[in-house]
Amino acid sequence: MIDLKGKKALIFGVANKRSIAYGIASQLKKAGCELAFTYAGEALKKRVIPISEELEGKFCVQCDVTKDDDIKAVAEKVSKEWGKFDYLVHSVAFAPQDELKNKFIETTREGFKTALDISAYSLIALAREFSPLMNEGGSIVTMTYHGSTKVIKNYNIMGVAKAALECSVRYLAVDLGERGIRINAISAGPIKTLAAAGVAGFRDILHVIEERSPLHRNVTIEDVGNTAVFLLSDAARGITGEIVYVDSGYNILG
Ligand code: 0WD
Repeated sequence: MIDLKGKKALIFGVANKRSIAYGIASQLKKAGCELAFTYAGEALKKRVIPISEELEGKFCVQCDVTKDDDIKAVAEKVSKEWGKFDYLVHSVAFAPQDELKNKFIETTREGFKTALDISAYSLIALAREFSPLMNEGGSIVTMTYHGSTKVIKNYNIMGVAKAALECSVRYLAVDLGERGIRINAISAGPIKTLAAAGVAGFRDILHVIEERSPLHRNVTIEDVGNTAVFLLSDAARGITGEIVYVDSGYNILG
């Protein structure tokens, strides 16, 4: 069992108890890590505050990752409450619903901008703002999906956003490595969450994993949470810039 007592983690991307970020936060808590949370906007406040209370979060504040002022305000809160901290979890993505059911060729300029801003640029913005507040040995984990490299029906612009996210992980690994901070992405198999519900035909994707993946089962937010604990901890101190698949082995198939 990995022991994270005395460590502090800032979590972005909890929407409800099905969120992958909730799975990660729960496993971090089990390992003894202290947590703090952000939520995207007023609408999510009433869901995320009880989750923060359940997991004894140090604080829980709003942060729309498209707003630099919000990000700065969270950094000030972190400085005030914690001084320095250790781990950052980026589990945030969004694309307008129409973009996830129309043909990819119909992708709008606005849809492209929104998806790339929230789902990819936000990682760069958070890494820049928060890495100076992170202790040496600190670590960042973000969430990606196999649609970044393979064409998956209806994933469309999110596939492009995830490709940008994965590439950003590699470039950020170089800049952050100079300060002893690591960054990695977990490429999760499909999990029924709010974000996933936006992808048309998502249920079919779940069935394919059960039928074809080497492990013949879909992964859970606990599976992803356990891998995040490993990647964030010193047990993974030699790993940075990587995309680690937690997908029952589906990606290895031809
Ligand atoms: O099958 C899946 N569920 C997979 C998800 C497979 C592989 C990867 N992922 C990724 C997603 O692309 C995302 O990056 O995991 C991450 C977490 O997604 P999730 O847990 O599946 O979905 P959800 O519980 O909806 O959390 C995503 C959250 C948002 O939820 P809503 O439902 O409100 O759109 O991202 C956050 C928000 O909490 N978010 C934002 N946070 C700050 N500022 C913003 C924003 N502007 N927009 C969305």
